[in-house]
Amino acid sequence: MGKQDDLKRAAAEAAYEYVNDGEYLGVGTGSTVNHFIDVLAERKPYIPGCVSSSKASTERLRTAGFDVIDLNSAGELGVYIDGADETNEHLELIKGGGGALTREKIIASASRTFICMVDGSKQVDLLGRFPLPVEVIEMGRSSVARALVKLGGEPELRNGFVSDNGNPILDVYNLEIMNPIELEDTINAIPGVVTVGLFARRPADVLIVAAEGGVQTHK
Ligand code: ABF
Repeated sequence: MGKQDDLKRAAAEAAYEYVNDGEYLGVGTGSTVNHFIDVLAERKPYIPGCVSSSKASTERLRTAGFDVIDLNSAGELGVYIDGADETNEHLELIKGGGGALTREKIIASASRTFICMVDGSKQVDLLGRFPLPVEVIEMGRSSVARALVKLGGEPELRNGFVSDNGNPILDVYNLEIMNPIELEDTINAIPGVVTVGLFARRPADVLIVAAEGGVQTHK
């Protein structure tokens, strides 16, 4: 495994400590989550059902021998484990690089504790160097893009990509996000926006960062 991959695995192993035997578990999407699913497969906790944020994670969980259930059947969850593309010091996140932001945000909102695990490369002072994903309704795509330009962004259609919900995603470049909560609310209010990949209204509850010097936990 490469260095960054080792760090993602270390973050995933630290996140495993938050798994409660016998409880439903929310599982996100991405390469760090894939390491987490590997850890689940190795440690074999008793999980009555997982709620997954993507078809990709669902497939990996089922292959690892875990039942995947619908959030509507699970009700409120205890723990949700997921990665992120960027995080600031307030545990506010940019997510959605993997295209699963809508289901990730729904499951995070339905979970008591959101554990976010990242390697050190994701930590930034100011969110926005990573292009901000915005899932939109197709017929409103250009209208939403014009509104995002007025906010100072440079929206680009994520070519050849359709989310698990059947929607396109705009990746918005050139944003310097001084007030993540305010921008999240502003973009959420644009007609045609399904989900914006800012997790600031509901940030992570616990951030696990694996870097060269070791693994740190922030709350
Ligand atoms: C997921 O984690 C996505 O929101 C995000 O794109 C992804 C990126 O993380 P990784 O580096 O682990 O693939 O939650």
